[in-house]
Amino acid sequence: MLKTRTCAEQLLDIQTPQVMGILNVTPDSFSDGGKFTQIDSALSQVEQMIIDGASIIDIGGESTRPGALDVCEKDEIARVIPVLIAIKQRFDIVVSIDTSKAGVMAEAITNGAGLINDVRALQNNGCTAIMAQSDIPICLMHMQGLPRTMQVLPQYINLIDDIKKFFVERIEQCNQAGINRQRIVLDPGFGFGKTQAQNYQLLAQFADFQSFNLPLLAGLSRKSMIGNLLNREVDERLAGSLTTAVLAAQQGAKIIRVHDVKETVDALNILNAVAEQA
Ligand code: 7PJ
Repeated sequence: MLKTRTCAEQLLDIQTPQVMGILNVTPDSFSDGGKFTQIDSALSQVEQMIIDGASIIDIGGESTRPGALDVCEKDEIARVIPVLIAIKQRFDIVVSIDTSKAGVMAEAITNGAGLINDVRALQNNGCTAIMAQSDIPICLMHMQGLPRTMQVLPQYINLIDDIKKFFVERIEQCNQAGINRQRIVLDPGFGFGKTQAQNYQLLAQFADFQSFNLPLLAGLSRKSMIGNLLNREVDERLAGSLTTAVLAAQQGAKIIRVHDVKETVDALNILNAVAEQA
């Protein structure tokens, strides 16, 4: 059956799974020299990720790791926006901004972001209104609780149904605010308020989310669910990360968010070659 492409699919060109490369923007140094070095190093990382086959670069200025502290809007803008501007000046690549703050979203949109990636699914004040004024895609991620406490005691009546219910509600809220459904990308949020078993259940049943007929994003790269299972430190999780990337893509994930772009592109190319023969 030929499926009509959503505008997110068109804007992001995601008929086959695409790799989103993660660019970490570390806290600003106080000296101008430090800032220059930071942008410079971000640009060379981005250049390498593009060479390696990334089609989207995701920039995050707020750590959402379990237990992370809050960053204020002004600091987040100062971290992220100069890097966005520098990338858009140098490269023809879709840049995604990983943020939950309306002010950061507004600045990102003005400065050429091609996607907003919100782990809080536009639940913070003013976010839906800002997104309604633009026409770029928005990734709505599911999280139970908030980063500081989300891993304390995750509880669900039914994991998959509860996440689907959350998506239905968030899509409806977006619709009411004037954000067209066709702009939405969904992400069940691996590691965000889920136990180890729940994270693997989510991966086992990832295909269930295809029922929304919207592009799906999966972020599993180097996460604790891999490290805990395999007993591997963060820098030893490549094989585990690739395996999860392939499993998610095989179940319909259209954007795979990763640190190791080159290796993930290779793995997905194998999957695509198999899919073409199936
Ligand atoms: C995700 C994210 C994810 C989306 C982070 C980490 C934590 N955005 N931002 N999905 N994870 N959409 O990379 O370990 O899974 S930050």
